Amino acid sequence: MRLLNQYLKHHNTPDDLIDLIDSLMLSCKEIAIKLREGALAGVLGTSEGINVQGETQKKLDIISNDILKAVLLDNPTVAGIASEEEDYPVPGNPDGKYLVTFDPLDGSSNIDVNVSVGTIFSILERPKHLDGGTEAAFMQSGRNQIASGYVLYGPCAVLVLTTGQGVNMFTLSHGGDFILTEENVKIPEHTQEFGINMSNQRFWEPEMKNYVSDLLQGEEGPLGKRYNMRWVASMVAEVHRILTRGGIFLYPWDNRDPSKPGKLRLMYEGNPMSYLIEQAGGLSTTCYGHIMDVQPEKIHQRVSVGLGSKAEVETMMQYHAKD
Ligand code: P6P
Repeated sequence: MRLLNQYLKHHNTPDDLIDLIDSLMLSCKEIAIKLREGALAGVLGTSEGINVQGETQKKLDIISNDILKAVLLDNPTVAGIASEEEDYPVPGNPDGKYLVTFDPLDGSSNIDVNVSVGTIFSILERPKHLDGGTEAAFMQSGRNQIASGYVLYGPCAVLVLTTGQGVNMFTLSHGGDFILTEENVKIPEHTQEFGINMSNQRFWEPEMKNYVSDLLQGEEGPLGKRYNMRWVASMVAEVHRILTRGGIFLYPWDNRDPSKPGKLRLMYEGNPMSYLIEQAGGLSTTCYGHIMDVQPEKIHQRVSVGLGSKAEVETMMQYHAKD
């Protein structure tokens, strides 16, 4: 049985990165406790707040964000943080080595109906010539990530982490330790399961309409096999399912707001999840190219997403190939 810190040390993870991951896990343990208490602690329901995304904030969105902000800004390795729930990056230690982006509670619309949610995080190095509190310091593609991961608060709390040496899963014990439970996770190359919000079908590009139509035709259609569908409305739960048994997750561009490239956010959803997916042998794309190749221009920039089992994502991309 190996503890998270033992595993990281054994795999030559730098001490300051282990220290930062410890701070992230301390925060996530506190968030897990708040979630477990739920109605008993009066933390369910919405706040009066509206975030920079224009979304009504759940009480637990704010509580989770405040926990992560306080713990991370108290860690001297952190030069700055950027959160889905913060309008702008927040400076930390000016000499700090790392930048952290996070979605404190992804899928929070599910909280009041007791469905899985999670904390997603991404770790970058601060460019030496830039201050960690500036948006410019964060404008790095996903290829620059030092580490990324999430803690899924489901029937059990599970940390899924990559530091660039594959993907590992650590389950939170009753005693408060993250214990290695899955090592070197690999996504099955093929799948018969897809995830997409079908209610948006009329807004999609023709390419996505054609692909999903062929999925729905099953064995009678050109793809020649029966597909099943899942939609949890919590990206962290969808990605965990894909890392565990394969699949394809889709949140494509749609014409409801043509100015937005997609719904999901690049810096603290798209990039961290893409690093995990590709470290586990899958593919993570905008439906046209790798998400981690996108050069960010804004901290809350959005992106369209098609990720999962390599062969299935490649098939989906053939529908989107420009002649
Ligand atoms: P919809 C949660 O709000 C989220 O950002 C992702 O976690 C999830 O996959 C998606 O939005 C769900 O979106 O439009 O189906 O509610």
